[in-house]
Amino acid sequence: MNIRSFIYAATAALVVSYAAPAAATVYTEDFEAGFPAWESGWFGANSNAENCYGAGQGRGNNPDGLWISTVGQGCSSSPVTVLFDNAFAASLTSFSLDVAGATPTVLTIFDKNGATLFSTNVTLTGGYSTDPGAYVRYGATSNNGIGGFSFTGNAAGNTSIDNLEARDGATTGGVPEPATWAMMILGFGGVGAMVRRRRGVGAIA
Ligand SMILES: [Ca+2]
Ligand SMILES: [Ca+2]
Repeated sequence: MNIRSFIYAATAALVVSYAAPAAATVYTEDFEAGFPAWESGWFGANSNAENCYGAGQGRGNNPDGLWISTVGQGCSSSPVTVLFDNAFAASLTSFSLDVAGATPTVLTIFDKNGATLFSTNVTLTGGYSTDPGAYVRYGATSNNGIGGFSFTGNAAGNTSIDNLEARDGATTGGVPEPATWAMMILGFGGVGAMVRRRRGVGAIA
């Protein structure tokens, strides 16, 4: 390999090392668009979540959030467990949401294996009927995916959620690997050698 092709190879390695890291994807859902728009978004498409009034229905007396329920469950005053689809659950590293409870309930966020990441009694703000509503924010991070979240007690039809945010596991760093540093140093050395050689024989376009 001559100097010039070596420099091209080193430069190509450098470009690849900086192009590879991708920004984490942030998924948000604020339920502001007219229902049932959210059902075709990431939350509706990647979980068993459903409007307690049923699929394809309007938002009822909840102008800012969603009366959380699951497919076919309805507003049945029963516990709610929202599960993310397996591949999506495995990709997630954090999840947070706003909750406005109307009846006592415990929120639990769990990893892809069902292990608890976060659990708390929901503060009952009763703030689901205004826009903006009065909500309290909860969340969790995980190295083992986010499997979903649940509400105990009579949550279905009595617990509103809003402002969901989930992030996937893509790295945000741009630090080159040690092998790349070695290629960079060799590449810079190669440029210096070529410049010195050109000085010796006169400029060649
Ligand atoms: Ca709003
Ligand atoms: Ca909202």
